[in-house]
Amino acid sequence: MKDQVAGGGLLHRRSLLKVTGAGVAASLLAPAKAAEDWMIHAGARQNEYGHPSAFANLKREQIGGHPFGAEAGSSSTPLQDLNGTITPNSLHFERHHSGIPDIDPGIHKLTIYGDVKRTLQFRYEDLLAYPMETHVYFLECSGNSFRNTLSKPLDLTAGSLNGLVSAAEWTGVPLHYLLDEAGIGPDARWVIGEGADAAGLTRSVPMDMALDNVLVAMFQNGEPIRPAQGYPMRLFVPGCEGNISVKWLQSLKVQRTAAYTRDETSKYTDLLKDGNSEMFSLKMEVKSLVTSPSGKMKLKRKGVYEISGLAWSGEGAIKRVEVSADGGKSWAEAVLQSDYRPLALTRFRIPWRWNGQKSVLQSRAVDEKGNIQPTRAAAINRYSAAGFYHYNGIQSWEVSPQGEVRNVFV
Ligand SMILES: Nc1nc2c(c(=O)[nH]1)N[C@H]1C(S)=C(S)[C@@H](COP(=O)(O)O)O[C@H]1N2
Ligand SMILES: [Mo]
Repeated sequence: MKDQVAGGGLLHRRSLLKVTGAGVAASLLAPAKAAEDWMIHAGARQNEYGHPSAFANLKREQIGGHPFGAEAGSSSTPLQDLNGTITPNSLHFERHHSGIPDIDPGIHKLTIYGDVKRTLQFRYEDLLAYPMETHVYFLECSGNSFRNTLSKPLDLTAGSLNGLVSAAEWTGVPLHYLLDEAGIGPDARWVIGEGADAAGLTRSVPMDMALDNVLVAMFQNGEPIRPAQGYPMRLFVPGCEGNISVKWLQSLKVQRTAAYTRDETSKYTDLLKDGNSEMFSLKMEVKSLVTSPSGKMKLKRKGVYEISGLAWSGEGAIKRVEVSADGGKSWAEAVLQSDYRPLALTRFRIPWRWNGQKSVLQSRAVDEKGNIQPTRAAAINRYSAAGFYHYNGIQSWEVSPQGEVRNVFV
C-alpha cells in the first residue's frame, strides 16, 4: 500500500486525515431523545476552584510497597489519559519520603549559608519580590519505570509503569541571583539543598548547574506550587533526577565538596554491572513511550489509529522519535510537535492501520546530542541486578488479535 511507511501498518502522517473510519455515520447512531436534560434545565453553579468532569475519571495511580511506611509513597501521572505535554497540577506525579508537610509560608524561611560573604535569609514574601523566570520542564523520578527492570512484564497501564514523569510550567527565582547576592567563595563547588520535611531530604548540586538554570520554584502552571510539589518553594534542577529537586526547600549550604548525604549514598547511587557504583549521575537520559494505545486499553475495531506518545531527555531537546509496529523490525519517523522545547516533554504522533493481527508497538527517541534510547536489554545491562534507577529502555506494548494491549518484554 502506498501510504505505508514501515511494517505492521505504520502510515504516512497525512493518512489520518483521509480516514473517517473512526467516526460513525449519523444515521447509524441510536435516535437521540428530543432533548437531553442538560438542554432543558439550568446546569450547576460556578465554583471557587474548578474540577474536571467526573466522566473523565482522572486518577493518579497510587504506588505502594515503599518499605518505610505509608507516608513514604508516590503517585503516578495517568499518562494514558492525557494528551498534549503539560501535566495538570492535580495529576503531577508525587514522590515523598516522609509525607507532605503543611507549611505556613508566613513562618517558612530559606537560608543561604556556608562559604558565602554573607548569610542570607528569605521569607516567602521576600522571594516573591525577586525577578522570576518561567520555563516548561519535565520532572522524572530516577526510579520511574523500574518495574520494567524486573524479570516478568507486569500487565499495567502506561501511567502505572512509567508515570513518575510529569511536565509543568515552572516559575521561580533563578538560583544564581541569590548566590550572587550571598557572594560565593572562590573554592565553592557545591550547593547543598535541604528540605523542611520530616525526611530532611538533602542533596548536593554541582555549582555549575546551580549557576546555570536551577530555579527556586514558587509557581507551577501558574498557581502557587502544590504542597505535594514543595509549597512554598522547591529547588528545581532541570533535566535531572527528581530527587535533587529538593521540595520544601529551607536551606542552601555553599561548600567546596559534595555532602555525601544519606539521600545520595544509600540511595540515588547507581550500582553498575562491574561492581562499581556511579554517584551524582544526575541527568535523566533520553526516553520515550507510546501512551496510546498502551497497557490495559482495548482496541474495539480494526482500522486506523493515531499512535501517540511522549519523549524527553535531560540532555536537551528531542530531535527525532521513531515508532515500530512490528516489535522493532522496522521503524518510521513520527511527527513531533513543532515548538523547540529542551528539557520538556515532546509529543509525537503517527498514524497506524491495525489489521487485527498481533502487533508490538514501540518508540525510540533520539535527542539533540545524538543520544539514542536503548533497548530494554541494553538499558538493563548497564546496571547490576540490584540497580533499578535511570532505566530508559524501549517500552513495548503488544496488541493481541482481540485488541487487548499489554506490557511485554521483547
Ligand atoms: N524535601 C524533599 N524533597 C524531595 C523529596 C522528598 O521526599 N523530600 N522527594 C524527591 C523525589 S525522590 C522526587 S522524584 C521528587 C518528586 O517531586 P514531585 O513530588 O513534585 O513530583 O522530589 C524530590 N524532592
Ligand atoms: Mo525520586
